[in-house]
This record gives sequence, C-alpha cells and structure tokens, in this order.
Amino acid sequence: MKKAKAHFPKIRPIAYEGPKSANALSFKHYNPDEVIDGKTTTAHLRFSIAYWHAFRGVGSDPFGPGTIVRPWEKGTDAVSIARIRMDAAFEFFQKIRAPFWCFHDRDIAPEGRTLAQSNRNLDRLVDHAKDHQKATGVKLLWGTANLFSNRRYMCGASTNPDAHVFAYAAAQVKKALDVTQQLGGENYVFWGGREGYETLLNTNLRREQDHLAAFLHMAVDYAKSISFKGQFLIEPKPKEPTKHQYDFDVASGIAFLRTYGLEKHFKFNIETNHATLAGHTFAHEIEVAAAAGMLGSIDANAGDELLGWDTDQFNTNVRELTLAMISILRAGGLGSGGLNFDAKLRRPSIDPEDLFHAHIGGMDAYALAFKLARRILADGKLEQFVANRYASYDAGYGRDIAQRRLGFRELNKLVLTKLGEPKPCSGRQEYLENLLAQYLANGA
Ligand code: XUL
Ligand code: CO
Repeated sequence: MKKAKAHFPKIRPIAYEGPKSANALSFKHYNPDEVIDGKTTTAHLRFSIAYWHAFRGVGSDPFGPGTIVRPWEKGTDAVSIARIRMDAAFEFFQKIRAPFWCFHDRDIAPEGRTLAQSNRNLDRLVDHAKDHQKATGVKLLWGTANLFSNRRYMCGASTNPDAHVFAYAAAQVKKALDVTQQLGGENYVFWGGREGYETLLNTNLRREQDHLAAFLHMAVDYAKSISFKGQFLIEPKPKEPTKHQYDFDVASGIAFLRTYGLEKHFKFNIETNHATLAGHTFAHEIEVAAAAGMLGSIDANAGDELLGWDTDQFNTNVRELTLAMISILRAGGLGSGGLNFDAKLRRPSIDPEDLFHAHIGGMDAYALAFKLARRILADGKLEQFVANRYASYDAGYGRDIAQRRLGFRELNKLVLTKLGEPKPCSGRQEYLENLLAQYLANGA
C-alpha cells in the first residue's frame, strides 16, 4: 500500500515508559510487548478502537452541533473523505498500539440514496480497509449494522410495526455480515438500537419480541449459509434511545435467547455504562454472562456518577475495572472478544491529541486492573474466602442438596432430628473491602 501522508505528524507511536514517566503521551501500565503466561499483553487485553466515536464523533449533543473539526475532513465527495478518514484511523490504531478496530456499516462509508448505492459505497471502503488491515496487521474485532440513525428506523428495525422496515434491516444486516466476514471479523454485534418501545398505547410487545427473535434466527441461518465463523454477540442496554429496550440486561437477554431457542448461537457484549444504566455494577453483568457460559466481549467505557444517561466516557476507575477483571479472568477470559473502547471525548476536547490522551488513560487503567486482578487471584485470599463460605455444600447433606439428591421431606427430618438451628457466620464485607483497598494501594 502506498505510504499516505501523516495525519498525526507530531505524535510518535505510543511507548511504554512505566508508572513514573512524566511523558503524558506514554503508557504507564500498558506494556504491549510484555509477555505474561506465554502471551503478550496485547494478546491478553485485545484492545479495540470504536470507529464511530473515535472517527465519527464530533461532540454534538442535544443543545448544539459538533465542536470537533478534524483536519482530514475536507472535500466534497463523501466517499473520498471516507477514504482519507480511514487513513487517519489506521494511523491512529497503529500509533496507539491497538490490535483491533470495530465499526458499524455507516461509520465507514456514507449511506447512498438506495440500498444498492449504500452497498457500493461500503464495498469501496471495505476494499480500502482490507488494504489497511494487511499493511498494518490491525484486525477487526467485530462489525455491526447501524439500524438506529436513519429515520426509517424511528420505530425500530426488526421490531418495527412495518414489515417493509424489517425487510430493509434484514438486507442491511446481510451486507454487514458479508463485509464483516470479508474483513475477517472475529465477532458480529447486535445492539438493539431502537428495538424497544416508547408507549404500550401503540405497541404489541409480544409480536415485537417474536419479530426480533425471527430476525436473529435469520441472521444465524444466513451466517451458517456463508460459513461465517465469528461469534454472535448481543449487547444489552436498558434504555436509550427508547424508554424501554428489549435487551434490558444480560439476565433478560439470556431469558429472551432461551425462550426463542437462540442461546447456542449468542454470547454477550457487555458495556459498562449500559450495566450501570440497568442499575447493575459492571462486574455483576460479567458474572451473570459468565455463569451462563455466555461472556463474549466488553464495550469499555463508563458513565458519570451524577448523570443518568449514556455518557460513554473513558474509564479510569481502577477499582471498578479490577473487580471486572477478576470476574473476566475467573471466567477464563474473553475468547474471541476483546476490550473495545466504546467511549468518546468530551465536547470541549477538540484536538486530535485528545484522542491519544483518552485512549492512553483507558488502556493504562485496564492494563493495571489486569495486573492487579492477576495478583489478587494468584494470592488466593479472596478465592479461598469465598470457597470457605460455601464449603458446607462440598460434603455431606450440603453436597446432596447441591446435587439435588435430597428433598423437602428429608431436609425437614434432618433439621428436626439432627441439625437444629444454624449458626450465623459473618460475611466479613468490611474486611474484604480493606483487603481490596490494600491490593489497590500496593499496586501491581
Ligand atoms: C450504543 C452502543 C453501540 C453499540 C454498537 O449505546 O453501545 O455503539 O456498541 O452498536
Ligand atoms: Co456499545
């Protein structure tokens, strides 16, 4: 591929300089090439850059248009601009040392007047992405389709009351699956977008859920027919843009998938800010998915403690991330998933350099959390405490309960004749919080 002009000329590839470095444009904890358990840190953490925020985000909000004006966004032909934007994006992926990227179809190529035109635009940018992937080694973590921005989707895509819109969405996802496969995408994400409702006065909830399930079954069938090997992921979110989204959280997602016989084909892409919008902690959502063997990938971000909407901020809360990492590592990792920065700059952060500061902070926080979680698990104190707490189920009548070999009659007899009153035992929460604080303070 021809060497393109540099879009971040003043910024050199970000290097690991250690926790004491005064260079803001260096990693303090993320040491990409460090080998841990036979794998580089890059291979463990599988960081990914979200195209829509990093390269399509302009800082607009309900009170005003964008504030972020990128120097490469010049010209009149939308496809040519999209190509240059992609050049800038791949330069960024390399300089920030991210091994993966993610996109929605409409992030990378402009929507045309017809679906056929949109597909042609997409093909041109997919060819360009293929060249960039080959030249840089950056890979596609997942692809997806934007089924929420265009006005045709204002009442949903697969849950739209109009079958015409369902059909259009199906055609769009077919193409998004084709291009995700062409780019070697390791997963494909379904975020419900506008799959939900604003008012039951105009909504048949049962029919909408049936249609959503029909759509996902069609996606599974189509993926099989083209031998797409990527993992399908559902990304739950309780609200926004609609008041009530069908994939509310991981637990309701699991129930939905099992109700419609889809559970074998899907795992979960868990987003931190979506977890908190649902009234859960990030780690809770990870644990629920892991318990069902359905932990897939992470959309790494954070909300704001004082705001009740999806602020998609970069997460530098090492405590929260360490707890999440403990759950991820306990579950055996993310497999084909990764840590995708579904996070955006604040509206006044208008310089290209801010993109670097934001991602450096997010990557460093995760890298530190990864190391801390490994230490905590290796030390075993926490694991041992929890194991001891449930030890009464490991033998005797406790084991018989867990293995469902006893019923109410037998247990009734046991309590009346032998066991009597249980002896309460402290949960030791404060002790455990202090232990965690000590690990955090001592560093990795
Ligand atoms: C929206 C969101 C999406 C998905 C992909 O809140 O998280 O960007 O990650 O459609
Ligand atoms: Co997301």
